[in-house]
Amino acid sequence: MNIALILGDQLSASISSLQKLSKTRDWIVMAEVGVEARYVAHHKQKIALIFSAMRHFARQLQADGWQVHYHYYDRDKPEIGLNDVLMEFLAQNPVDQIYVTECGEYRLHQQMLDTWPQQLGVPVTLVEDTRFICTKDEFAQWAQGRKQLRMEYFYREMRRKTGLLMEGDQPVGWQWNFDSDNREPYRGDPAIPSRPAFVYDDIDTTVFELVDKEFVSHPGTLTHFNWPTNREQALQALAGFIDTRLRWFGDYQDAMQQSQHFMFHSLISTSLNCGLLTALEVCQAAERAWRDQLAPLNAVEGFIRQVIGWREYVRGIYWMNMPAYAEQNSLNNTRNLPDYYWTGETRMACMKACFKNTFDHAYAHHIQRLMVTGNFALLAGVIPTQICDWYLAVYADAYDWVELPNTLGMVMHADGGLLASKPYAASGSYIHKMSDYCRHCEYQVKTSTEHNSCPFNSLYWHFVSRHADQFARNPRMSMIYRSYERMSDDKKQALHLRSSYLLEHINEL
Ligand code: FAD
Ligand code: DLZ
Ligand code: SF4
Repeated sequence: MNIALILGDQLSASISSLQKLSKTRDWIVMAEVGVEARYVAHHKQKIALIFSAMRHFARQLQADGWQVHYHYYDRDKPEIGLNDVLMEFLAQNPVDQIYVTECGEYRLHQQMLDTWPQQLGVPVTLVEDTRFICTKDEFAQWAQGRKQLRMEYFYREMRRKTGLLMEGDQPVGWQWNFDSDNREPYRGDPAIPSRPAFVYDDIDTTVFELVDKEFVSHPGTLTHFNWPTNREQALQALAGFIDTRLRWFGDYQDAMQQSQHFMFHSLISTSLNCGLLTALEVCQAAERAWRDQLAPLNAVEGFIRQVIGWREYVRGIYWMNMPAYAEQNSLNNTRNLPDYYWTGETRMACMKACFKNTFDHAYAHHIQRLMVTGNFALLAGVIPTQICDWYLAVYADAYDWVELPNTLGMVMHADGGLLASKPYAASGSYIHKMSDYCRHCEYQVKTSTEHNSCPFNSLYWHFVSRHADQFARNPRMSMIYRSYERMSDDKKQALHLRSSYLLEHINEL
């Protein structure tokens, strides 16, 4: 007999490990285990989503005629791992071979390669994850010999490979990228459609009770849980986005609002990342909407770029550079993550709103992650491993392969510019332009050096001046350094005083 171990983020009927099995002879093993649920303090909604989606998927597999050994979370054995469950199964069953579709985390991948075969006494064969558009080898080949890796060029290759938004070998609209049309702040119009409210079954409610009892100390709450936990719900979520929000996705992709948590975003990353949807099907659905004139090209191209561009690109960067990537700290940051990242309690209105979204929904949209909570950690010089662990824990869509390059590379610039050519550092004026947060804030966004000035402002100039050696010669930052040089010494001194005070009192902001 052979078996396939299907992990919590491999819940796709097309998962490659299944193709190695025979329905009549072989078994599938799935396991809810404490090691995976606790190696970081995952948000309660993330654990509930994964356990519930795993249970629904196992039921579907059984209905399709597969033999499934499903290990339910065992509250008497909270410390067991996937290997323990496999050992128990192997003790009862004569197994020749274990198949696993290659997993999304270097930590687990290495265990499967290094320790499992010996420990389990059975060969472990890793099978390529065919749900991604670009294989790890294809990415490495594309990257080979390039002085600088740029997402835009990789993305064009993915457009050619998939044929999405192509006419022959040309992009539709004669332009690859419509990002310059996608930077509007939101002024309350058009109205933001509400997202579908999912109805949960017995499987879900049993899991919610379990998570509430067994993971009390984990961040967040289940009160507002509204993620798809099975394929039908995921398709419903996708259709809701395509029909009602996609048309505005491009225009308001970067906009933020105090009372609007989801804006026009798709909310499909949780389903994509655990396998309930595939990248190609969501892009094809978006392309169809453009061809049917339900959504404009700037929106559809912007959406497809995120999925076949950024999502595939960060995965390529991850696998090409692990494990060294996770340890990088090229800006030599030494500051601990401020406590409010865990408590949500801060007087900075923008940060508070993003934390609230995060703890209530295990979600924040890209600009909230990048330009608010991420930007602050960059400006404050937080130790990269601490902020990376935070992002991995608090979002329902977080898995190492996608979270790490986004945080360590895109946000913290800790990889020396491998992922992005310049840091996304910004002062409060960016947040002011793209949101209404500053209207709700006790800090003043228009000033930098007063006792009540927006912390982002002086911290921005502190960042610029302390990293002049790294960035002053970067052509994309030369204007910023010229502005800094033009400042009077008094102004520089006042900025320095204010930012030093803020950094000393970082937990009190
Ligand atoms: P939309 O805005 O509707 O975008 C559509 C889809 O595009 C997303 O579902 C996602 O699959 C993909 N996408 C968009 N941007 C990115 C990106 N930069 N990298 C990879 N895929 C992208 N995304 C994750 O899926 N998991 C993570 O753990 C994660 N961590 C992040 C950490 C930081 C610091 C930052 C700045 C970004 C992170 N992202 C992560 C990327 C992005 O913020 C989320 O994919 C997005 O917010 C998910 O919400 P959505 O489905 O509504 O996305
Ligand atoms: C994140 C997660 C959690 C919370 N729980 C489980 C689990 O109980 N069983 C499982 O197979 N996977 C789980 N996962 C996902 C894994 O930790 C890991 O992130 C991915 O499988 C890597 O591809
Ligand atoms: Fe954020 Fe500064 Fe605006 Fe307050 S004033 S909301 S801290 S950007």
